[in-house]
Amino acid sequence: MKKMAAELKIYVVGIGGRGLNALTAIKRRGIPVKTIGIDTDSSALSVAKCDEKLLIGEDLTKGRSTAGVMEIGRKAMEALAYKIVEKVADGEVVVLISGLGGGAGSGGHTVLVESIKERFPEKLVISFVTIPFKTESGNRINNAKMALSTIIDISDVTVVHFNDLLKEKYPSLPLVRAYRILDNKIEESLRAILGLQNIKPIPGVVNVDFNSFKAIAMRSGLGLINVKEAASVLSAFKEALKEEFCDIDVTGCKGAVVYIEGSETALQTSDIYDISGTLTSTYGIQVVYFGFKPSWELTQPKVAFIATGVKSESVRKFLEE
Ligand SMILES: Nc1nc2c(ncn2[C@@H]2O[C@H](COP(=O)(O)OP(=O)(O)OP(=O)(O)O)[C@@H](O)[C@H]2O)c(=O)[nH]1
Ligand SMILES: [Mg+2]
Repeated sequence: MKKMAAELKIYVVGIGGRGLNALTAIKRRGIPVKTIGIDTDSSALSVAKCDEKLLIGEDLTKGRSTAGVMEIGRKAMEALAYKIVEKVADGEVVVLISGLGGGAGSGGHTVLVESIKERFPEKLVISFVTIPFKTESGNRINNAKMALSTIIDISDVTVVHFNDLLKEKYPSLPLVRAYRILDNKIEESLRAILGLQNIKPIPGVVNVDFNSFKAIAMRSGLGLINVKEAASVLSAFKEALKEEFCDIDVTGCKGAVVYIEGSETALQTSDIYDISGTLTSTYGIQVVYFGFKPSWELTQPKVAFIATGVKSESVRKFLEE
C-alpha cells in the first residue's frame, strides 16, 4: 500500500497590531494552519481572531502598547518566547508576521525568530514583514530598519512588502481595505506553501515536494512568493514573476519552485519548456523545481511561483539610507 506523507503542519504567529490583523484575516478564510497572536496590548489581543493568544510584557506596559519603544517589545518577548518555542515544537514551518515600525512587532519579531532558531535550527522559519509608510515618524522608520536587517539575517526566508507601494497602487482605497490586500497576499502565500503537498509530478522535469522546497529555502535571505491566475499558464507565470509590493530581482537567485494548478488540458508541453527556459537561461537560476496540481474547480490556470535568495534594490536602499 502507498504510504501517504504526513500533513504539513504550519504555525503562523502574528506579533503586534499588524500581525494580529493578518491572523484575523487568515482565520476568517479558514486556512488550515495553527494561529498564535502575541502582543503587549491586551485590547488589540482581545479583538483578534486566532487559535491561541499570548499577552507579553504585562509588567512593563500593564497590558497597553509599547508606544513604539522597540526595547520594550524585545524585553517583553524575551521573557515569554519559551512558551511559543514549546508550542511550535511539532510544526515543520513557522511563519511570523509583523508590521515593522512599532515596538511590539519590531522588537518581538527578532527575539522570537532567534529563540525558535536557537532551539530548532532545522525548522523552516519564514518572516512576512511590512515596511512603514515613508510619512510615518522617524522613530518608526528607524525601528523598521534595525529590525529588518536582523530579520533577514536570521529568518530562513523573509518576504517584504512596502506599505508605500500599497498606497501608490490603491490611492483611493480606504486604508483598512488596502491592508486587506496585503493580508490576501499572505493568505495566498500560505496556501502556496501548503500546496507543496500532494503535487503530481510532471514527466521530464525536476519535481517539487516540501523537502526540495525546504532545501532552497533554508537560510536563503529575501524571498518572493506569488500566486497568479490568468487565461493561460504562460501569462499567469509572467505575472507571478513580478512582486507588486516590493521590487524583486530573481536573477541568479538560490532556487525557484513553479507549480501549476488547473485542468489537465490547460498545461501544454511547450509551457514547461518555456518556463524552464526563462528561469534557467534568462534569469540564470540553477535549481528549479516543478509540479502540477489537477483542479476541476479553477476556470483558468493558476501559477504559484516561489523564489529564494532574491535581490531587492528598494530593500537595499531602505536599509542603507
Ligand atoms: N499592511 C499593514 N500594515 C499595518 C497594519 N497595521 C499597522 N501597519 C503598519 O505596521 C506598523 C506597525 O504598527 P503596529 O503593528 O500597530 O505596531 P505594534 O507592533 O503593535 O507596535 P506598538 O503598538 O508600538 O507596540 C505601522 O507603522 C504601519 O506602517 C495592517 O493591518 N496592515
Ligand atoms: Mg500595537
